[in-house]
Amino acid sequence: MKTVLITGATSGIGLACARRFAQNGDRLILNGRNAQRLADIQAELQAGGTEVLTLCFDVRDREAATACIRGLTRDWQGIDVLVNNAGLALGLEPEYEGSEEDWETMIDTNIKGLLTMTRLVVPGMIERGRGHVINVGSVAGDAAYAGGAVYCATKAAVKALTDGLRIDVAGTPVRVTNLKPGLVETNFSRTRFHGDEDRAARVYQGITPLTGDDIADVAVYAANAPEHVQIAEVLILATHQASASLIVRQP
Ligand code: 8X3
Repeated sequence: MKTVLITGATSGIGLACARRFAQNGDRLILNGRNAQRLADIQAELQAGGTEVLTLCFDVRDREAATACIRGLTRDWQGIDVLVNNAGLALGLEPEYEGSEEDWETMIDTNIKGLLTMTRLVVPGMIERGRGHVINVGSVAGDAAYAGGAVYCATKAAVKALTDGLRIDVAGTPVRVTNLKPGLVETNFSRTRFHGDEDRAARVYQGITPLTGDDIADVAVYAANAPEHVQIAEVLILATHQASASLIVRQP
């Protein structure tokens, strides 16, 4: 049984990971910004017999993150798997017209939040000689697409940070994985378009998009691979998506 810390666990890929790791028999530390959602998910998973601790903070808030991780009781300190999932896209404007506020939110969450959590959790993994960091990157980190420059840049940063961490821990038993999903139907596009449901729905029209579960399956697989196997990077696309910008929609 592993202790798995998942950031952004109240929706989408994070929530799917929480449910899949719970089914796998692991114990969970769930992070999110919405205390009520965290409590509901905790109740749901505990009803199924999973031990769940919740930590309500925004990964952008380094002080709160530090207080929560440093404040873990001894029983919860041995984090085996860190799933750095918290992240978002905001806006789809050309780079010369985008919102600076949106950029800052993406950079602070997707890059700096992931770094904060890595910095807080990985030293304990090194000390214990055991651990796995699973970062949720994106196909968007492989190549920029129209209107996605800043989001794509944050996911390119996730790739560099994941590769860099893997190099830095190569002499230890700690493993590092970059999961790179393509189109996954969650509230990702609703968030990107600031609540515009119709525009969000059009993103997934004419294809069968991935689900959060499809990504969570790969996360659980990577975490349970034999110890000498490091799933370094996985690109997961819907069947009709070939790259970040090539999607063949069916009539
Ligand atoms: C999400 C995938 O292609 O919508 O990271 O940017 S994409």
